[in-house]
Amino acid sequence: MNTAIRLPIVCEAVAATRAVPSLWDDVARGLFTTPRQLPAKYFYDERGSQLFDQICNLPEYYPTRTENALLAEVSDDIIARARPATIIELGSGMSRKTHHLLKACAKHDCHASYAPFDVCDEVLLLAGARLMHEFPWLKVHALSGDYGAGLDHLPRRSERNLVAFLGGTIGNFTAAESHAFLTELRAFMGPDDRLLLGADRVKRPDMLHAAYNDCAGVTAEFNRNVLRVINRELGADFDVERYAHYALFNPVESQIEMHLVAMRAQRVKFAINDALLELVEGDSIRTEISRKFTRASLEAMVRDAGFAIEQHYESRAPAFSLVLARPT
Ligand code: AVJ
Repeated sequence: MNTAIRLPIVCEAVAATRAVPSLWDDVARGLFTTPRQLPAKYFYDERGSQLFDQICNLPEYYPTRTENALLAEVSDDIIARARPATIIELGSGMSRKTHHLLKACAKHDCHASYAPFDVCDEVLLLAGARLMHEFPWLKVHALSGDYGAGLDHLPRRSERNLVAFLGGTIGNFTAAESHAFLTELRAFMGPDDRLLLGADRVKRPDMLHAAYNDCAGVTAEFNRNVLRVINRELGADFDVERYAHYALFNPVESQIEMHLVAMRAQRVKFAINDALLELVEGDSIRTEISRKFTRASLEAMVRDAGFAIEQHYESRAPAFSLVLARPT
């Protein structure tokens, strides 16, 4: 039995580099002009995060289990190459994928510390405690903040960081946003740091379509949840059930697009600023893009941001990629 006294989880707030638009800013800009669109980050309140967890377990939604299986397979190689003193994970959530990396650390006698970076303090502490239970040697230095607000104040506590950005979240950024984000990450990184990036790959449109149109309707609920968030946060009165979930694969842009389509006209009132949004039947709001890469387009994106590809791991079908890259 391990009776060692464990240090509590340290949780540090990471100050924003720049101000990020508020929900109202994004609503004012995104819903009162056409084509209507919202940033994908607003799905994730408590209910939205629970729905996303459910999505990850759906039979049609292959990315999570595919990335997880791939990580299980290649974590040894990743750790052997990166030999990190610290694993920094951006958007760590419940840190479910990190388990494989830490197991590989233990195996390689590479007792890295873990720095999960996420917006939610409670989740950071919960996830940190769970990992420390599994890996008694682990030091967790949680970082609370918004990685979208910049990385200038993200602490570099060692010279060998493995910076992980997993789950395919990079796909939710436009090409311009991805480039800006990866360039910023590159600027944060030192010569011995490594980037580990997870990204979903283009494949048969029917498989992509099914992953975002599950039979159980969980993705539809997840999509509509953004309207619930807006209702609550901005005192709006979206008639949530009257918006249809519509997700399609756009092969020209190589991206899934999720929309909410008004099934009837609605005048949406916002308590904030007394704003009124008039929607007619058929009006749509694009709530998310999820880009699907080829091996080449993914590598090009990473290289363009100032990285060299060290290793590109890919799953068997359905295809998913993990790219290990170093700054050039
Ligand atoms: C957050 C990128 C993992 O784009 O596939 C799942 C979010 N949206 N179903 C994705 C999502 C609809 C997801 N990621």
